[in-house]
Amino acid sequence: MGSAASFSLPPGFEWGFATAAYQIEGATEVGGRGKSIWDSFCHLQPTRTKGANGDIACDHYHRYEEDFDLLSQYGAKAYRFSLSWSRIIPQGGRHDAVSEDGISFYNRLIDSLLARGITPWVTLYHWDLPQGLHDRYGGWLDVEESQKDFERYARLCFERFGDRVKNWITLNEPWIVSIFGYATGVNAPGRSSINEMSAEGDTATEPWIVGKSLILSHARAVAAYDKDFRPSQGGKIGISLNGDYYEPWDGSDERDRAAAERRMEFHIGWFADPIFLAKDYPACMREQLGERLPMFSASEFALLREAQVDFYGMNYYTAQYARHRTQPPSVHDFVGNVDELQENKEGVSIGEESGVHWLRSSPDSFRKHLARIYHRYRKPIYITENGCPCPGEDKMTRDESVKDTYRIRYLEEHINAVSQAITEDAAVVSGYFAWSLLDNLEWSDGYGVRFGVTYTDYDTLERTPKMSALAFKRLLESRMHGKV
Ligand code: PSG
Repeated sequence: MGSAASFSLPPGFEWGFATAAYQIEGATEVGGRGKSIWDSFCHLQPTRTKGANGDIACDHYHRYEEDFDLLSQYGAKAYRFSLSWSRIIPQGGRHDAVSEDGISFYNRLIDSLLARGITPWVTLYHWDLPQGLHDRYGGWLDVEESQKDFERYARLCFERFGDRVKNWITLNEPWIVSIFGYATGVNAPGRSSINEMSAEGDTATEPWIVGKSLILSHARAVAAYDKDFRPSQGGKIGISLNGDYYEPWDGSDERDRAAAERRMEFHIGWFADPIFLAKDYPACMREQLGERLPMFSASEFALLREAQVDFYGMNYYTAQYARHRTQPPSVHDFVGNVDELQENKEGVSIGEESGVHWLRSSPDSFRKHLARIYHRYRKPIYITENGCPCPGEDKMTRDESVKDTYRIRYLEEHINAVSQAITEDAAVVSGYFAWSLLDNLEWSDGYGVRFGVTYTDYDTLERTPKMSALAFKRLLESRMHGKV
């Protein structure tokens, strides 16, 4: 344990919990809500989500007051949630009808948070594209149309909610949207040419097109906010990027050190260089992908320069080792031609295993990641997601699941990494949201994988706080007061 000073958090540090619409809301047929690509994916191809869908989920739509009581009980200062685009504009497009039912649902949510003194952080897009736009023009595959429709949706949200919402996140994890949706096909809309479950898609080209649509859609929303809303509303706007930290598999091999850097360029630089630096994609991507990586025109660069964000939203869960490959990359490669491993050359694990195969706890890597990102992109960082399922939690009863000592330790070690990045590495980190307020639909993993600090019983929809919820409150409150 370090000294009290080294583990304290700065005054004004915001903290709370995060969720996303499709993972918790349910009520998918209520109030004229249109379908999203996740409704279709779950219903038409249930084997791809372990039979799960978001029809009911946590029924947050009807139980948000109870969920916000939990937030108050947990001491949260802030709460990050996402809006369902097709609840607000059922068919999604800029000429399509707006649902006043959808708007009033989110008004109730926002007002209820504010009445409790909890600051809303609103994500415009957490993966649930209106099915109407996918059907009309292929959704994110159409760079021109998708930008226009996203800008209209964003403007509508600023107009209707921006008097009270002062913290906006345009997109959640464009990397996952592009790669899981259009390269591996494990997420909606499930397009892939390397996944036997996918009937359509082209892994060699589509993710790079979708990436460009997302970058420009984000930029148009930011430019619209700057021009027409920021002057009167005075809020902040940013984006949430995910990205593991990569350590070299063999630290003494320069080729593995380059592989680790390249892996992060393919994941984070892909989006962050255009968005934060108004630069072209990282050189190693251009080199490997050639003409498959779309270019930005002069007017698109002008838009990127204009659309300056206020913060870097970071979703961080884990780290891995990167090992260089000697054979040339395939056209289906999207990781920079590296192998990704959880053990290094000496057999050392990157961290302790959790309840999901891709996540091992690696707080030291988190600290390095924070320093690297801050010093490269120079914007205040808000951790917009961090959390884990406990080992074996998918098979536990409620009474076992609430004794979540693994999660308590994970959260504490990651909060310590934040403090150290601030005090020792001069990174500016201004807030932290634990993923997630409650167990919810974990996308293609269904309901088995539990990331919540609250246990959700999916038969009764009863919520039970896990030990981590109050441990986290105590931890954050003591760190805010400079005590360890
Ligand atoms: C991030 C990284 C992986 C899978 C899923 C996420 N990975 O490395 O295999 S998604 C991210 C998301 C949220 C999820 C949460 C936990 O924004 O909706 O529930 O993390 O997976």
